[in-house]
Amino acid sequence: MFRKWVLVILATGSSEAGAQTMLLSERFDDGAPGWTFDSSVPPVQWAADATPSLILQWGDAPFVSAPHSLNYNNGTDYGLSGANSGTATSPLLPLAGWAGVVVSFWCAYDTDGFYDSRSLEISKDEFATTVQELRVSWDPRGGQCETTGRWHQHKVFLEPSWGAVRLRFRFGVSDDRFRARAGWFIDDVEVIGYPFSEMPPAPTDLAQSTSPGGPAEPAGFVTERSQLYFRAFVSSGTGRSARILLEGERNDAPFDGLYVRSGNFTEGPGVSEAQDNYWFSGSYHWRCRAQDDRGLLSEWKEFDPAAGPDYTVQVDRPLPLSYEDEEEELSSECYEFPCFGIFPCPCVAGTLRGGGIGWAIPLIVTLGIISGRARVFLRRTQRGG
Ligand SMILES: [Ca+2]
Ligand SMILES: [Ca+2]
Repeated sequence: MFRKWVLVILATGSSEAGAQTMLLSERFDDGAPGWTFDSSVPPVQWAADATPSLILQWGDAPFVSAPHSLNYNNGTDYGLSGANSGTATSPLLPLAGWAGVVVSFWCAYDTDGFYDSRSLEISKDEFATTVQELRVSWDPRGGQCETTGRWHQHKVFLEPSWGAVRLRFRFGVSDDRFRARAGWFIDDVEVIGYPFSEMPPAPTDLAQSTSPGGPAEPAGFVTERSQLYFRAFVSSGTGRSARILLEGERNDAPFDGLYVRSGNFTEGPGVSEAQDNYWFSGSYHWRCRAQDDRGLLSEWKEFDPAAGPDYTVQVDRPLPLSYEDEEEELSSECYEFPCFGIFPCPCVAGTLRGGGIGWAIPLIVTLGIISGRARVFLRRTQRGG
């Protein structure tokens, strides 16, 4: 009998040493205990309720777990005019002692994608500063949003080195366009701590190429291609799907982990490849890390730690390009795109030639949304033969 008890205790202890642990699970069905709310224009505000009863007329129910979610509106919509914003702040989350921590949450929205913003802010000092801010709609670090009105899940990695953090969902409106919508809905927030045995290893066999899966180019190569491909062998370490998160920066800028692109998820260990596009000439360096399908991240792996650039892109001629530079101008159209109120707006003026305006407009709008360089002057010219 004594021996049996000893065996049970050892087995339990071994299991717990390698176990993931739920640090927070909040379904908002009995209010939002420990959460605090702030709103600029109540009664448009965050609340744990089930109003409105549908996210869209044809959309999903206003919760994942019945009967409530956390959502930002006045019971019907988020107002008809004027700027407003509201935050929902989580209880304090201790992260220390874990190898990795992932927060997951379900998200649905009925908002104007250009002029209204949905962000997740993370702070270790009560929001005197933030250690990370994600635009939830598109940031690869948190997954990307699905169609309006449909529930989907985001997963965000929390660095245990941050110590203890609070999460803050912020919805902000800066204009009067496309109002009278249901707002932003959050449900089933979970925070899970993982031990070292669960962490994915850093990627290996990093390669850069001018075509998908194409020949590997050496460090320092020069190309006129505006699309490049970056790949690495990734493994979750636990047999799960994994992908790379890619960060490319100008060679004279340090890595900061902010603007990343994601590769494809592998089936088990395999090669994951991400694509990046270049509108401007320059010299760049890059690194990547592995992420498994639970959101866990590996350490970063740099392609070539040597000081020189990993690659140099030479596309068209450097911007801005003055109007008078054209040899012969046959037609000209100018377009100005607003900043969408989303980003601080360092403006870029430039010219795209040839190809017509049709493809260039979505290109520039996409560029603006992704980079924040949203005020672009576009001039179409046609050169004489
Ligand atoms: Ca409501
Ligand atoms: Ca719920």
